[in-house]
Amino acid sequence: MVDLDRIRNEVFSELSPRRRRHVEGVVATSLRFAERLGVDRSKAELAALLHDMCKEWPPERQAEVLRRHRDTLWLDYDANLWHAPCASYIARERFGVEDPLVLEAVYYHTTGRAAMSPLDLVLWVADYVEPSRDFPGVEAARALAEVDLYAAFCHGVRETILELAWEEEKIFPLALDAYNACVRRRR
Ligand code: DGI
Ligand code: FE
Ligand code: FE
Ligand code: FE
Repeated sequence: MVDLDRIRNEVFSELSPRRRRHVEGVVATSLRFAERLGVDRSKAELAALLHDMCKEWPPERQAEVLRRHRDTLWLDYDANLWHAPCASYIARERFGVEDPLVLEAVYYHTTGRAAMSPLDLVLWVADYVEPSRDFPGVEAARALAEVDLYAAFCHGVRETILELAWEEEKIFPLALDAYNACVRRRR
């Protein structure tokens, strides 16, 4: 059995107060979305607590985890992406989390993927719209999330890709896969 109190304490000990507040917001929002979609609440809470646990590690420490797991495609892309797969591997190694649904939701929480599971959607959208998030358009994104999590996800992926392309940043293939799946579903 995973020890949620231990996870909460250890995860929070490695996060700044600001990021702790973000994670609390993601937990609360994930629980609400999970309820709505009929997703297991304990899985939603666990995934939310874990999702940014590597976020404030030095990039080299995150890269070491990815190399150790022979998952090095990430290293060709922006270091801001590395914390998601890193957290998924560390959740298993350090806390004994074995549930593939939880590990996958954490792994894909930044890029998304083509076939989003209900738990993936809950975490991705909660991460995007939790109460302490503040970016132009967050109110519209929140309103959409109250109606349709998949629509909110597709909106978020599209906004993210547009912004990255505008800045001439590389886009990770999983994010493009997610975008294409959203377009296909509208046809
Ligand atoms: O960790 P958080 O800040 O809570 O949120 P997150 O894990 O969703 O990270 C969001 C950042 O990742 C955001 O600034 C956009 C960026 N991002 C998402 N997909 C890509 C990406 N950045 C690059 N360079 N390429 C991507 O494909
Ligand atoms: Fe993140
Ligand atoms: Fe996100
Ligand atoms: Fe986050």
